[in-house]
This record gives sequence, C-alpha cells and structure tokens, in this order.
Amino acid sequence: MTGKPDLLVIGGVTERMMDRLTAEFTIHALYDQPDEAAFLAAHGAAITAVLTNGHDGLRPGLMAALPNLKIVSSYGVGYDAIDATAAADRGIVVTHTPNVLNDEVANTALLLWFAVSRRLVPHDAYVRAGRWQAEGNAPLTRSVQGRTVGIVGLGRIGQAIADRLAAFDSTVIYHSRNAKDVPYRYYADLSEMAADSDVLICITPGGAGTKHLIDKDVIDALGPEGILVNVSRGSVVDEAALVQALQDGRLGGAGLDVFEEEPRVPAELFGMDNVVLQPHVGSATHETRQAMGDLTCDNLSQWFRDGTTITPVPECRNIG
Ligand code: NAP
Ligand code: 8YV
Repeated sequence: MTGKPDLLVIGGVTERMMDRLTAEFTIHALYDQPDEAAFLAAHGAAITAVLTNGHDGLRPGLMAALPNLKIVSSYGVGYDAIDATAAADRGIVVTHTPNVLNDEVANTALLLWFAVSRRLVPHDAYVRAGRWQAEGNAPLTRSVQGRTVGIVGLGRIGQAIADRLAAFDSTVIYHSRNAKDVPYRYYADLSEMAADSDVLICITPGGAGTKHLIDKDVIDALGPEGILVNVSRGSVVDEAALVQALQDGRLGGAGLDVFEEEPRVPAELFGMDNVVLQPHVGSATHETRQAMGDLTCDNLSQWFRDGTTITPVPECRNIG
C-alpha cells in the first residue's frame, strides 16, 4: 500500500509521462493485462483516475467497471471516443489537451494540401526511379497560391489554419454550426461552400454530430479539380463515397491523416498518386506531444492536489 491514487493507463504513453506518473500514482497499465475481466474484478474499485487518448477513449463497459472513478485525462483534444455526458452525470471530470497542438495540426493540414497539389510524393518517386534523367522534367502541377480554401469547423485549429492561409493569399471561407465573428464568409450550407472551394479542409470534432458530414454531395460539389484534406476524424468523411469519387475522377485529390477504421486504410487508395496518406500524425512531433503529455499529467496532478483541472471538456466544466 503506497497511498498513491490508482491510475489506469489505457493506451501507450511517452517515457517522460510515465516517469512523472510513476512518481505520483500507482500505475495499472490496461494494455499489460492478459485477462481484463479478472483485472477489473481485482482492481476496478480502487481506480480513481484514467489516462487515455483520443483513439482508445474509454469504452462504456470499462467506465461502468470503475465505480470510484473521478477523472479521465485524455492525451489529445478530440474526445469523441469518451462519453463525456455520461461521465459528467456520474460526477467524473474529463480533461483533454486543447490549444497546445493547434499549430502542429494546422501545419499538417497545409502540408497535406501542398503535397497533393504540388505532387510531392509522385515527384519524389520520379527522381528516385531515375525518370528525371531518363524522361526529362516532370509535368506541371497546380499552385497553392491565391486559392479559395473552405474550412469545415472554424474552431481553435481551424483558426490556426486560417491564420497561415494569409501567407498564401487565400480567400478563406468556412462552415460550422454557428457563424463566428471573423472576417471570412460563412456558409450555412456545406455543399454550397464546397462548390466555391478549391480546397476543403476538414477540422471538426468526430462523433455522431459530424458523421459523414463530408458525403457524396459535398465531394461532388468540390469536384474534379478540388482537393479534400481531412485532419479531423475518419468518421467525418464518407470514406466509401470518397474512394468512389477518386476512382471515378469526380474529385481532384485528397490528403488524409485520419480514416474510418484506423489503422485500416482502404487499399483502393494505395495506387492513387493524387492522394497522400498519413497514419494519424497530425500532432505527432516530439515538441507537441511533449506539451500534450505535460498537460495531460498536469490535469491529473492538479485534480488530486486541489480538486480542480486546467482543461476540462465543456460537458464537465461544472465539476471541480
Ligand atoms: P474546436 O475548437 O472545438 O473546434 C471545432 C469546430 O468544429 C468548431 O468551429 C465547431 O463550430 C465545429 N463543429 C462542431 N460540430 C460541427 C458540425 N456538426 N458541423 C459543422 N461544424 C461543426 O476543436 P479543435 O481544438 O479545433 O479540434 C477539432 C478536432 O480536430 C478535434 O476534435 C479532433 O477530432 C481533431 N484533431 C485531429 C488531430 C489529428 O491528429 N489529426 C489532432 C488534433 C485534433 P460550431 O460549434 O459553430 O459548429
Ligand atoms: C492524437 C488527436 O493523435 O488530439 C487529437 O484529437 O487526434 C491527436 O492529437 C490522439 O489524441 C491520440 O493521442
């Protein structure tokens, strides 16, 4: 008996986080348990804190098996894999890591758009295959300068994307549920915005409210010269409709960091040179993951110190 609170760690964490957590908590790593049911029967009642991430979240059955849970600290900003309303109803506070990753994810969004538009990956292959020498200059590409960029979800990260777009003389337009006090044109109708966009960058939360927001109609409105960038959640885009549109030539290209069934990616995309694929790495740099990890741990430490948290999700702002 150490007297330290019992923390259930659901997914992998960095060494820096683990060093700090070990000093403050009795750690139970769920991923090390060969028999989850037996583990929960033995330790479920002792666990007062959970550390998870945007991907693993917290399954409802697991939350139910932790009767004395007080806090869920998630290593990421998106928390669609955690039922925060159910947690709030039980008096459990859920925290996440907003803002510290805005710049990184915004950079990733532009990186994907630029890579697709300027054919970065096929051009790299062209050089490596000796084709530059053998066949001469590669074909021309489409400029990223002076484009109309539609941002789907003008929140913290969406605004960071818009800020960067000024350097590329973009016309920024946006769609969200509510119009904001910003100098960009608001579209209540997403298909209408897609029709006016050269590039559509999707950066809403995931979950039921945004499921397949980018559907066949939106993709068709974006059209054969349009580029779709998704750095939000795979669930936001109807992936089957996207694959079909790319196969039919009804969409110009796509830069995708997230997928409906990660880590499974539709194999049809692998042979397409107008598509750039990333393994959900929008925030995955040493610098940003360190800031996210520190905030994830800070929320836990502060809760056990004084019963408050730094960055609770909106559903839990009245707890602690
Ligand atoms: P945020 O500040 O809450 O912004 C979300 C935006 O989406 C808001 O503008 C919101 O505006 C809009 N929105 C919400 N529901 C919508 C709907 N049904 N239709 C249209 N717009 C909707 O969140 P954030 O910090 O920018 O993060 C956004 C998301 O990015 C996260 O939730 C996460 O899923 C994703 N993300 C991905 C990565 C990655 O590695 N790829 C990294 C970080 C974050 P209204 O309320 O006006 O609708
Ligand atoms: C993380 C993310 O990859 O913050 C988010 O919502 O999607 C990413 O930053 C994810 O949370 C896993 O840690």
